[in-house]
Amino acid sequence: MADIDAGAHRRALLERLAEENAACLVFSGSPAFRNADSEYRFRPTSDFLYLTGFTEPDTALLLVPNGEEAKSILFLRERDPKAEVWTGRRLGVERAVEALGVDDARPVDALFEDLPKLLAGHEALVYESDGGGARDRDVLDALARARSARRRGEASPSAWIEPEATLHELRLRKDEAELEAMRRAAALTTDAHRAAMRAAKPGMLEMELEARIEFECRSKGSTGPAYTTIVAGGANACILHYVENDARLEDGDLVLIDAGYEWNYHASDVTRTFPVNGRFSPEQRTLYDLVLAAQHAAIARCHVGSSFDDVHDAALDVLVDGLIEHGLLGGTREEAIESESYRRFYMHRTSHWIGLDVHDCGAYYRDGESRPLEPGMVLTVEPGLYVAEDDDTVEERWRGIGIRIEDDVHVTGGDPEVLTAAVPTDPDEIEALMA
Ligand SMILES: [Mn+2]
Repeated sequence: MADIDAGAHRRALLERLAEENAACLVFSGSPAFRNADSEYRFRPTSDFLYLTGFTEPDTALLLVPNGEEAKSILFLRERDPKAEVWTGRRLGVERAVEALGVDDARPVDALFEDLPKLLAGHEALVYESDGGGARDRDVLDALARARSARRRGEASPSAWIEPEATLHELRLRKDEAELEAMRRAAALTTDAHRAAMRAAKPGMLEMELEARIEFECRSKGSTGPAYTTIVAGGANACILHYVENDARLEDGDLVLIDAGYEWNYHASDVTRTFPVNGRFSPEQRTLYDLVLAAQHAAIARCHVGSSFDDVHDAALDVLVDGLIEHGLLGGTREEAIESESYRRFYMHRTSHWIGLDVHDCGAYYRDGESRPLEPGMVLTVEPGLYVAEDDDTVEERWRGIGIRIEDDVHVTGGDPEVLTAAVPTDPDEIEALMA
């Protein structure tokens, strides 16, 4: 069971659903197989965790604001002592109402049979498509049966709606309990990054640093990695999603670590880049200082009155000016941004929302405009520069350098709160920590 204030989340969502006369159906998901019959450790979908705090697979939550007896109904696996010996304990239908605070609990096998009747009186169903898979077909079939069985004058859902405008708007704005979980995730993760910085030395395998980070986080009770850890020495840092982590760290190279662990299923997402031998070379330091200046400019824009894209634009201006100054790009800032010539060195965006998911839900645009930042939103700020090993448009001394600096930033009513500030970004502080 996750420590999540699911009852408050359900009440807030039920209020929104009532305004739209909509029901909402959310699934936990099922275990995924790594190979043959070996399963990955199960983690429920974040929508389901947010609304239930329940961590068993093969479960669904139905919210029906117009329901006559129950507004929240959990469909879950029944107790089965023989199966539980193999795959773990089950809460079971009988104990679910008391344990989880839902209004009603039923066997999951009854879900699609019961659904048409329970949807009566609602005009829409909020449900996240599985992309035309088996679940979509079951839901469409239930909607069709709901329409044919409706009594005179009684509404039945004539549409299904993706959760973006309802559930995902709630998740986008974090309450104090969620922020506290994210601060703890940040604390675990930044402790681990500091340990990795201190441990790094030439000749080590990248995966030794990955293992160090996992040890630090899991031994403090983290629910797991928020994504697959990247430890990229030298030019491996120019591969954005490098996860092999099997190369040796070379004296004179930088190493980029992008690693974030969860606390109580809430994510953190941190990247640091530092010299394997503890000292930046002049070229590494030049590009590092540039990325750091871009990050500072972007974090300074994480306040009410900025839009999401303003944060990216602030970083981009600094990066482009520096690339021109050091001869990696030609022309003016305006020309480089207009032609996107900078994308050779900076090919990703600066930010994404973060919360229960590392790339959290929530719309980035509204009516075609980048949305304004509001208190309670949390976003990453992660500018980078990546000069390919074989880029013969730049002087040789820059080639094979990849740098990213990433922190998680909470937008408040005042100054931005950098949740992950406990691991240094200042190059002198990094060198001092590694000495
Ligand atoms: Mn990120």
